[in-house]
Amino acid sequence: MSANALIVVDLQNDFCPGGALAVNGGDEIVPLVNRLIGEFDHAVLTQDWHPTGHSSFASSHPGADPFSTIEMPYGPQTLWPDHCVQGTKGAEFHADLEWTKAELVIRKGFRSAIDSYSTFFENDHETPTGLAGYLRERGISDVTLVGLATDFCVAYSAIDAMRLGFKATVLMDACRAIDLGGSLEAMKQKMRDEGVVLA
Ligand code: VGL
Ligand code: ZN
Repeated sequence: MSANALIVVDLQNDFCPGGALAVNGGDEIVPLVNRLIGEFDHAVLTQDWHPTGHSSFASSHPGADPFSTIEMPYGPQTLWPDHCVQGTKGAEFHADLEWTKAELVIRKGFRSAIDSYSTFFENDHETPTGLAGYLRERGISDVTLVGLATDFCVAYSAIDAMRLGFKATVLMDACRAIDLGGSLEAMKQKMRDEGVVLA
């Protein structure tokens, strides 16, 4: 028997209004996400979890502006304001998120030299987080993704889920986007091309 899982991506203070990398309306999705957590067989949360001085922070690259792009050994990397630093308030889940019902929390971006948008692989697209093995071992074949941000961590996770043989759906009403230079439309198209269902 196959089961489904809800994957709640990065619903953390720093991605909500008032946070260091606030996504417009990021907090608006919390009530809907809470309802969904109750409706799925399983719920998994992801948590962006960077050490201080992480290489994805613009502040780690003298002269570089937030939201600019640099070339890293593993490819292009957008530089962000410092966010989701391990152990800080900004890295905590939104206070109203019913995180106690989650069966697993996947932390990502915890290695200084590499970022991780996808909850399956780090940004070199080859270092696994272990989530695929976890889902397979538990007989979970279908994943539904919600959270922040649609055009970064949600999209990269959904695309990797399809490539790994899971059936991936993104519930757009329960996501909010950063939308950097048209990234939302671009990533929506990319998700469709990979077979992700946008619902
Ligand atoms: C994210 C930028 C940097 C995300 C995480 O959760 O979409 N975006 N770190
Ligand atoms: Zn991050």
